[in-house]
Amino acid sequence: RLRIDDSRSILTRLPIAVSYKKIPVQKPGPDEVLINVKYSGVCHTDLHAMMGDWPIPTKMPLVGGHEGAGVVVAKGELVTDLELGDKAGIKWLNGSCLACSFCMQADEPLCPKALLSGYTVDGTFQQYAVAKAAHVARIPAECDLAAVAPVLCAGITVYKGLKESGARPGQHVAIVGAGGGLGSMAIQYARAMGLHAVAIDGGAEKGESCAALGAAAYVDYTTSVGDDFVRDVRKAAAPDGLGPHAVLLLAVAEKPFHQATQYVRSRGAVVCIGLPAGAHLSAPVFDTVVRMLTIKGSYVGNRQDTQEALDFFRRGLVKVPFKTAGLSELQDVYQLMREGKIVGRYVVDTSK
Ligand code: 8ID
Ligand code: ZN
Ligand code: ZN
Repeated sequence: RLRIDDSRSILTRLPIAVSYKKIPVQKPGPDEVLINVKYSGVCHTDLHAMMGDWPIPTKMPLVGGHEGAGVVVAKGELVTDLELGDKAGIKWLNGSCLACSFCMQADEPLCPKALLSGYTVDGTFQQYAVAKAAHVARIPAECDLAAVAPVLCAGITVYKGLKESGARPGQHVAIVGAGGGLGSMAIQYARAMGLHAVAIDGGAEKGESCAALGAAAYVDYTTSVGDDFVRDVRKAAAPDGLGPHAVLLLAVAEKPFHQATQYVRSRGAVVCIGLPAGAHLSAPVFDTVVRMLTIKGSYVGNRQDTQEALDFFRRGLVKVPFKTAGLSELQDVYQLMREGKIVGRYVVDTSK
């Protein structure tokens, strides 16, 4: 079992708990599939959902989870391109209308009618979950379901974020929150895409993990502070000391969202991906203008990004540093996540 310290103070203990129980299996609609979820990654988004961190309410009661890897066990009569027994994944975008102008241009995460797994519809922290067939990830048969699960949100999201950053092979990208679930994947996608990853996170254990995953450098935000921090990131990022060409903000804290424009290279891009509760961005207008900075958001990925991200995994270009726990231990995983103690990703086995 996971080792959780029961003596922790009331301040660090999560104020809300999940419940683990038997629920009925849903029937797939005509355009849906039912997936026997074997493994599901635990994303910080699932904890945000439980804590009510964001301005949109969740379905209640809610089954969380959106990195579910499993096997198709039933399908609606309109589903022709997935067969029973196929490996498939349920991701954050459970479904979209496929008809609005965003869907028509493959910007389906922006669909006003998007269905979100583990948020507006039940997700993958259960053994059987439904999703719209059009949005189900096609997982290649040779992929291990536990190892591939985190690609379904963390992998897709950082791969898309790197593309949105505009960074080109040979350039430097700062990965902020590099020791976490998204960050661990970002280091590897960056490397596979020919970029130098400058990892930023806190503590020696995360530093070692980032180095093992192929980061070109590690800056520890707990020991490098103030002006030193800005100088250290710039120095780590490029031999000329002018800073990284792009920054991927994956941390679950507001402060790094204020710091990024201080060290990003002129004409560089700051890509916001992490979603800390109630956070705001700030940047000096003067610097943004005269250094021609770009500040943008990036939100999961579309179906094509999904298949590309999975293909990096299939080819062995990225691997997921993960630990496994039983679904019944989810609360303990959330507790570790809240304390920032998870290096890489936890994947829950839905049968335990
Ligand atoms: O589509 C999207 N935009 C999307 C998709 C998936 C997830 C956004 N997210 C969001 C999640 O909701 C969450 O807010 O990305 C964020 C990161 O998710 P995660 O990777 O699943 O979280 P994690 O594993 O807890 O990792 C967070 C890391 O940030 C570090 C922590 O040490 C941890 O390793 N961190 C913190 I907290 N403060 C930091 C700081 N000041 C920091 N790293 C660097 N500097
Ligand atoms: Zn996620
Ligand atoms: Zn739409």
